[in-house]
Amino acid sequence: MNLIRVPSSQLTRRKFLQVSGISSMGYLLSSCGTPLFSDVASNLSEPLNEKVETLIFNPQKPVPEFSKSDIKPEELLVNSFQGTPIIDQAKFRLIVDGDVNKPLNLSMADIQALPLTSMIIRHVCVEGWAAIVQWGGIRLRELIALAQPKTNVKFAYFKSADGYYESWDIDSVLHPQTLLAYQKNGEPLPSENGAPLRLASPIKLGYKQSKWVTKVTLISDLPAMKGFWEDQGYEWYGGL
Ligand SMILES: Nc1nc2c(c(=O)[nH]1)N[C@H]1C(S)=C(S)[C@@H](COP(=O)(O)O)O[C@H]1N2
Ligand SMILES: [Mo]
Repeated sequence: MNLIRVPSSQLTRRKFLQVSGISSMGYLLSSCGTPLFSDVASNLSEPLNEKVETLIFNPQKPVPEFSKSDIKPEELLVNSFQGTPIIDQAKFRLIVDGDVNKPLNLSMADIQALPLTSMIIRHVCVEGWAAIVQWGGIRLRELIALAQPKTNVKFAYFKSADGYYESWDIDSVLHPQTLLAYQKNGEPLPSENGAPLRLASPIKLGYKQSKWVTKVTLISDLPAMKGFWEDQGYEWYGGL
């Protein structure tokens, strides 16, 4: 494992393929090293979606981050439409499915074996508050690359354990600072903030950032139900 140490944001597609030896999947495999993924590299018959591939190999520009001293832990208010669902983290599975060649079904141990990314960003709720928070977790783009999205994927649909649901455009999903977070301010993510896994991204408003995510489905068309708050009139894109 850990065959290469070059930050993926500095890798061009050519270099990426060179160092990985096999393919993009080879890189991802070498960086996680879990036996779970060991058969993925041998199954590369279908090419990646060209748009998705471009986004994976040429990451969008990162949003500037804050420093540790900017974090004010008490400013992040808990905002849940119907309380905190009870989740047994030991039994928890994250599903990645839809238009993918390799659907994933992962435990928290599988997820925590993937590279940890940490960022300090501002969370903005449209109800009139904001907070600077440090989130730690996995980049959604690395997870999605493992699932091998098919040609035609344009959106991701997120289901949560409390019945919340959301959909995002694929560019925002594959942004290098869009994480599935399992840490807040350097500590394990508290239940009320979405443990074991929540979305965290500096490019979307608070209501786009689903807590208690259980399923990520890659799709080519948006369903009628686009998001919990969007279906009550909030704007769908929800960009910052
Ligand atoms: N599953 C789920 N995710 C959710 C919500 C929710 O009610 N359920 N509320 C959203 C809103 S409006 C905001 S501002 C943030 C709040 O995150 P926090 O409670 O960790 O501060 O979660 C978002 N994600
Ligand atoms: Mo919010």
